[in-house]
Amino acid sequence: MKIVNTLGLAALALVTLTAAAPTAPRVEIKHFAYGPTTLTVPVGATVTWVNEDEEPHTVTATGVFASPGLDYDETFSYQFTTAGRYTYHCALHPRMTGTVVVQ
Ligand SMILES: [Cu+2]
Repeated sequence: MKIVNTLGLAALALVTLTAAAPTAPRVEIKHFAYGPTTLTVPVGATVTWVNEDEEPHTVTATGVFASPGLDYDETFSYQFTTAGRYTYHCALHPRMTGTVVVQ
């Protein structure tokens, strides 16, 4: 019976952990591209971009937000408080583009 109780507690802990830490919206910058290219989040969500390239990149939505140049493994976060469609690009490589849809 002790084994059953231990498993039960472990399952409960896992459920609690999952509820307390929902997956944070995250965009990976890799091979000169944002992934996912289009991310949909609820109003109030904080999105975090992480640069997985050795090359520096930015996350720039003109007039809304602009990260500094991100080196490898550096992150930038922005909280979206208004619904809408936000397109952004890399200031260093303008062909890199992405979209965050906030609804
Ligand atoms: Cu770039």
